[in-house]
Amino acid sequence: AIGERRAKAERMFSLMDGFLKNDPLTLQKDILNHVEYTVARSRFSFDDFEAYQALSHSVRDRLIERWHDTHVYVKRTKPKRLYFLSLEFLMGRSLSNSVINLGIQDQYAEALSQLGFEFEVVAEQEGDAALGNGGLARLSACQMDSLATLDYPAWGYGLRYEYGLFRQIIVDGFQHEQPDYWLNYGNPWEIERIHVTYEVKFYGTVEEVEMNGEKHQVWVPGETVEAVAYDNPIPGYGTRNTINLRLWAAKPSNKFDLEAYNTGDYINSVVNRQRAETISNVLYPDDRNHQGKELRLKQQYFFVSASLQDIIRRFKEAHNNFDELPDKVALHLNDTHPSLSIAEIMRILVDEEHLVWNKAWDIACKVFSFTTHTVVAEGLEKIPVDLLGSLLPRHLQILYEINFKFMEELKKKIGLDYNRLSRMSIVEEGAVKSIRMANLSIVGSHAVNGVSKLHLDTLKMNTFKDFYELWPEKFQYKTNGVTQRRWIVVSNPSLCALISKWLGTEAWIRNADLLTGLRDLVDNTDFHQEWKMVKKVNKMRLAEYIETMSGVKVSLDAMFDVQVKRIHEYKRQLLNILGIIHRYDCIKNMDKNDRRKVVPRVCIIGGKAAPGYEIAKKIIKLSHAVAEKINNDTDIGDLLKLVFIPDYNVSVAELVIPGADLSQHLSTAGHEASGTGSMKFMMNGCLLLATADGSTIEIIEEIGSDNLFLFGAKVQEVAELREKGSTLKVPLQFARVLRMVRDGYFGHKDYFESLCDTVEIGNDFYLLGPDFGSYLEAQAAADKAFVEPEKWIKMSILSVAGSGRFSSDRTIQDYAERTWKIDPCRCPL
Ligand code: OAK
Repeated sequence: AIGERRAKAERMFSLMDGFLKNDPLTLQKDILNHVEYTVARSRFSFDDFEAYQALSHSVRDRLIERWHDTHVYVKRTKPKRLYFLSLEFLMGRSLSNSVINLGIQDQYAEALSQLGFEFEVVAEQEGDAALGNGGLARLSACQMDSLATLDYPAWGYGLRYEYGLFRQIIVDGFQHEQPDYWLNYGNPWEIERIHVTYEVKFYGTVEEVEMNGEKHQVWVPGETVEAVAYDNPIPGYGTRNTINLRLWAAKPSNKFDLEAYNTGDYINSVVNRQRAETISNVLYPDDRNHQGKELRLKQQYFFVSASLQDIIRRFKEAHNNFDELPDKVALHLNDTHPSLSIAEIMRILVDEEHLVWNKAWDIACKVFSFTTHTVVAEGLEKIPVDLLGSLLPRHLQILYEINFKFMEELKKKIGLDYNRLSRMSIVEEGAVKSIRMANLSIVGSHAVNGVSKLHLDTLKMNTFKDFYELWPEKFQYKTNGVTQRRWIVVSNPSLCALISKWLGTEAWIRNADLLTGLRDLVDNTDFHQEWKMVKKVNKMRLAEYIETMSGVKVSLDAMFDVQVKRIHEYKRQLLNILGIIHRYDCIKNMDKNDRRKVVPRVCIIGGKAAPGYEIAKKIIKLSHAVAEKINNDTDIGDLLKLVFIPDYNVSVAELVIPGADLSQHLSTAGHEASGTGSMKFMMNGCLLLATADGSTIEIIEEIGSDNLFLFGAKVQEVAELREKGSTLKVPLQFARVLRMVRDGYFGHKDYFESLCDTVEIGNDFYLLGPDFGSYLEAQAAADKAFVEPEKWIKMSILSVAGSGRFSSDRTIQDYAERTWKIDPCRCPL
């Protein structure tokens, strides 16, 4: 039999052409073949979109090749693997990123041009994969890129939502949400695995049965849904390694409603089956607003159950003893969203694999690690017990058991301090009895991570103080990072070329620490000239986009000042807008002479508000109302413009960030866990105007406070300021600009009233008033620096030079070595 198998393998091998070739001629043939046979268009006539489809299928073939090789190699080597569990991934576009990571961008560009197409134009045809909300989700995407590039044996698991994050359209200055049915035009980057399916169960009852004289709990579920795997290859840069992002889609199971078929209600039972698919239908668009919805809980468990079945199956293929699980598998919980995994693994180990409880618990705690992306306790996820008990009755029992044992252990350690016991309990007794998912995650993980140094401090001192005192060694921080592949190489090709030219190497693309080499060039005037040109090119690109989107013509000599991120009160877009009103007011009151000294600005704001977040929506409307007034004031001209960029997403970010001179990160100190936008801007030579919050503290350590514009209350001052309440002093200018809004200077007087109320003295939780003075000073300092181009360019160079520490490669390496204990597993070429 072995001989036969070998003969077959040899014949297969002889039929293969070997690996796909990447010379431009082969690529042209390849693209044309895909036009003809995959896209089914004539190779003599196809448009840009069809070219994109064919091109991406050709790239996909190459990804699959490497994906297979990596998979086979890892399977053979049997290293410890990491599984990164996240309900959100904001991948954006894949084409450019893939060809760059595969190292065949130039070849494809040439092949396309021979066929009469332009790579950039074709790449623009791709839509974003927006299976996530904001910071947390884009971080997951950056981390996948780093895991692949650093050769770690890792997989990501997520959900394949059919509707990604809503599209934002603006009508009359108001946000409207449109569904993002992103799969409409097909998705060449995924591979449907019709044979990789698992049954996921819900509802039902738990029955006690006796086996061999012992009592066992058996879950008799009431509904079954099928999870189908869709694999998304993630190529590393400068390596053959291509890892997998496996996303689950819900499909009706054949077991779904057998009863109805048997009773002859055929039509209704088919209609009922379709209900299953709703589970993975739509991404929840409220980042960090937990509403305790059943569908959301269903999504979470659907995800957890399918992923763990898949992971355990793979483990069992290669190992036969669960004692080995912690040496072979690391499971990472990206925030609390997948934390039902802890209960699920206990159910699998105890109910299905018949391990004794304590053994199973010991294994679980060694396998899980957890990162929280939230600062304040109110932001933490809670699930009502009633909801959980009806959907997952056995899991609720397990959660109670975990908590009971934890409470017993805790009593032994801290005695009968009931206040503390109740704060640390996984079960919250209250008006609505709930499960505290963060407490569960902390209790069930061996490591709890913050996303910046300051974030960890806050967790230790406030949010998780009790837990920190119990298990100080569990608490760590891994400052976030972003991938320089996407945020420089893909999004800013001119800067990429410039850096490589002057450093004399492309090695920084895999080792961002080498960017410090730019420090040696900080006084080089030739380098300055080229640096300036790069920014200019990117500003031109952005200016064109602005004109197309909003009809506003902007001057390239103006400072491009950008704030793009989700709209949240704590991120203080309102502070920015009030600052712009102040600037406008000042210019209006200046004489001709003074106006000559004004530094022209183009203020750019972008971001989505959660659909039910009224105040955030009012901030968007205010931004439009102010823009309308300013942009149409001929008296102001190019001195000040305000534009709101609609539908901010990953691909818009790739265009906006490289073109920015200044970017704003205005969160009230102590509210932004890390912030990652700042890192992307910094990598693109944009200066930061920021509060001392989140990772900005570490950015200052790296580039020095002289190289950014810092303002606002420090974390230690915030509580005291809040205590002052209505006795707080705020600058006159603040009262004045607020008055202008209240008086209807920008129209919509009544509509903006409640928005103004949120920052009125005594009510101003995010401290816009107290920070306004120092905000204006920081803005003035930015103006002053901008008119000294030499100085500005130096600051810009030093920002990029110091950005290496904020590469997600550094974050991932840190996680791998200290938390996951995994080693690289590099697939041979
Ligand atoms: C989203 C949903 C629930 C909880 C947190 C988030 C989230 O996006 N948090 C953000 O995560 C980023 C990545 O760690 C941080 O940089 C942001 O500061 C944080 O707000």
